[in-house]
Amino acid sequence: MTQLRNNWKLDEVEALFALPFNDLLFKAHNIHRENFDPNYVQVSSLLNIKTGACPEDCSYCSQSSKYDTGLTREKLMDVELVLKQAKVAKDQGATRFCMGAAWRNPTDKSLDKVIPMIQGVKAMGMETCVTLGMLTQAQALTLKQAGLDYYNHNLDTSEENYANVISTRTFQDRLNTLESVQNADINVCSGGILGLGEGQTDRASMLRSLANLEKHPDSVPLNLLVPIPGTPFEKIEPPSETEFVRMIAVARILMPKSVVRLSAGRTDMGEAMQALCFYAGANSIFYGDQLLTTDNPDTGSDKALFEKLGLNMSRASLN
Ligand code: SAM
Ligand code: DTB
Ligand code: SF4
Repeated sequence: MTQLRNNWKLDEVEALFALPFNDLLFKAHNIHRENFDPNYVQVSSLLNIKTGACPEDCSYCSQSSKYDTGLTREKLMDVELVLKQAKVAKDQGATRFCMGAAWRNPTDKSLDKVIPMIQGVKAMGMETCVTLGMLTQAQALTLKQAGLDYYNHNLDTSEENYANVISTRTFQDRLNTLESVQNADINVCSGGILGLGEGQTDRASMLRSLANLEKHPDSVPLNLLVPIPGTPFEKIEPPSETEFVRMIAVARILMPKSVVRLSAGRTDMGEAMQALCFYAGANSIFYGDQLLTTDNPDTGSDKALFEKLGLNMSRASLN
């Protein structure tokens, strides 16, 4: 039986990162098998329901108003159009629909407009997820009442590296929103990005912060930075492939029952690297041609990859 812990020390997490690659992957894969069907990968589709003009200065983001990324700003989408896109995602096989908005935080008025989107997606039989920035406790409760299943709010990087990436909010602000979401009994989706100038200690520290939350996040998205021209991180050095795989493996060991999502950056990953990520414990992806503002592998190539690896994206197809 896997014992869940939330008292990880930084040196224990760093020691996992320092294991020989084969030992780390073997350990992670065993834990993965103890807790999940290793041949099932959950698929979520994304839609950006409000694009650009965000007042935050996240150095990786195409949607920050602080950088000239050439993105055209768009107002909040109409519910009918959102539900049309959700139907496409469902028909392609997505089991969860995640709607993102380029907000620092939603106003109560804008939150009211998101609620029919959540209700409409739920009525289609998909799980719902939104990522709208910081929330008050009251707003989290409103979302719970609307039937929301998951709220995505990433720590993004370590507490120590945070100020090198974002100056308009603090790491503690992120933790506060996660607490409001957990208090409202909404499933938490929280992870981060690799390739923000962090070192291995930062990676260990970010995973430790996630694993030491009172309750582990239900879902942990790990993104490889998609470099955006015009942002401060446009030309930053990416992590190596094995460093990324190690991150997945350590996340799996620290949070044995959480779903770990191999998230943004898959267009820059080959088949073998993605296969290693699935072996190391990743069991979810974003599926569909678009992430929020950037490309994702097309559904045809993901279907082909799943076939080659013998992975199922639908529980119904399991024996
Ligand atoms: N504005 C909200 C917020 O920041 O929480 C929600 C949308 S924001 C785009 C959601 C997440 O996408 C970010 O927290 C970040 O982890 C991820 N993200 C944004 N731009 C990215 C990029 N260029 N590469 C990889 N991940 C990215
Ligand atoms: C997450 O961790 N990654 C997704 C989702 N949560 C909202 C977003 C990835 C965005 C990649 C860059 C873009 O498309 O703008
Ligand atoms: Fe705004 Fe979210 Fe992009 Fe930061 S990551 S600039 S908060 S949309």
